[in-house]
Amino acid sequence: MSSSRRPLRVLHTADVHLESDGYGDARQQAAHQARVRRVLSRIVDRALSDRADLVLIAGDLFDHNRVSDEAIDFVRAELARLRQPVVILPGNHDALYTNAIHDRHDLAAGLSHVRVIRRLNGEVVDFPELDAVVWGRAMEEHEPGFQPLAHIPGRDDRRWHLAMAHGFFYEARQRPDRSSPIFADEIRDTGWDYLALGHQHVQTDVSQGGVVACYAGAPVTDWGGRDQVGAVLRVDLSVEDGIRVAPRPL
Ligand SMILES: [Mn+2]
Repeated sequence: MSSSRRPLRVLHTADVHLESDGYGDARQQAAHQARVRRVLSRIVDRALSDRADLVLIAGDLFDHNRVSDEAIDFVRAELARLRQPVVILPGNHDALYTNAIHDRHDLAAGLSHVRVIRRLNGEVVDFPELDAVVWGRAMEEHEPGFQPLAHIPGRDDRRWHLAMAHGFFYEARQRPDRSSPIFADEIRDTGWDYLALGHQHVQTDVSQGGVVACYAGAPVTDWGGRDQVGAVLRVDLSVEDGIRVAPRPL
């Protein structure tokens, strides 16, 4: 490995599920939606206070595709508080099909530091100022045939290689009965530095071989009608100390 790569600090979140409307009566739902918005603000605060170089949102930022323009304006205003790059991957709740949320709205419009992954066969976003690249594959259909890590390219040793994927983790190869499968051997075979995963709402380390891979967990979880505020992951990458992942409270 080249020793020229600068240390990199990443903030990783996923499954924010803004504007979720499956909670109790109208009053409970409004309270829940307000809480999730406050938590998004705290994620932005955390990225600023922890001086993250890069923010990764690994799917399901939005709970559904009927999100109001006002909610989009709120998200854009929060993202505008950041100066560091933000990469957003569509998930199964905000998948990238025609007339869905990321088709009707461009979160990156006017926000030059925000990037939404849109290529259905995957794309690399290069951050030369960070010695880093981010890869992701946009989801159009959440189905067993969609493999979020398919087509991930090889790597080089000059830059940190970070990937994003939203799907269901399988320990062993099998014919998947769940949609958007992510297999353990696929994670290992990427050889990449860090995989920022989303979809499983409990924070989980699924690292394989030398590849560090984590589900960030949902920052707000509904436990029997009561919201519980969780955490985000802070990932520090350095040639000297390796890759360290730490949950950061919100
Ligand atoms: Mn999901």
